[in-house]
Amino acid sequence: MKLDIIGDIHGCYEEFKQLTNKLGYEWIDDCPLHSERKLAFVGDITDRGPQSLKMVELVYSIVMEQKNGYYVPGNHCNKLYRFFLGRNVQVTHGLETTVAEYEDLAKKEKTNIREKFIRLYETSPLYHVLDDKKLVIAHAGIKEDLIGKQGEKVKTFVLYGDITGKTNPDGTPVRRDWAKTYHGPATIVYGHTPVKDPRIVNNTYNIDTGAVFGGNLTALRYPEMELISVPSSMPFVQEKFRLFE
Ligand SMILES: [Mn+2]
Repeated sequence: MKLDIIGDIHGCYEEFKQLTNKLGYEWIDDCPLHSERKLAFVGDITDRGPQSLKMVELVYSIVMEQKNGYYVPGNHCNKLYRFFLGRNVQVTHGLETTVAEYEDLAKKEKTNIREKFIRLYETSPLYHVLDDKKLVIAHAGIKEDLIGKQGEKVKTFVLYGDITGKTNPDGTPVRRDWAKTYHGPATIVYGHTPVKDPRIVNNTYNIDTGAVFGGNLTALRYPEMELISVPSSMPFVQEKFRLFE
């Protein structure tokens, strides 16, 4: 199987378009197509960026209608899902931009996008195990001993990463560097933590290069393991990028 795995898009639809063009996809009827390859998404397709709902439409179309791609949810997807279910969620940390787009729609369009996203979210696994277990795609990554398992612990890990329950002085959750101690045979491709350049450690690939914070939108070509990026048009926000030693 030949895949192009795309990092956190966060509503950066134009950057996504540019990236797929660079990857050799042809856009037909507002959808990227390639004769030999499929797209995969590491989650967090919405929030903060300018065109979150367009990304929902597109990922729904690729994954659910054409059955020609893979998607796993991120923490932002989980929160939007709960918002669409009518749960009491805080419309902050970027969700406000997606909700503003949604509130601008007519009633019929609202129902349509809400139902699509709910269906996409509920149909998608917490993480994908692909290519005869050689490849795992999970939003915030996954530990070796959680692969193949389900449940709340797995859900928390793949959505939020290896969190300790403590918070940093800036209010963000403390995340352990699980990749550093990963020694499994499967390649793990993930996003969630913005880094200036893709971070490759022990057969794990963090491809969230902070498109929505003015970094790049990155794709990992599998099985070639080639990294391809396009620069973002968003303003650069230095402090959003995590540095690793
Ligand atoms: Mn995330």
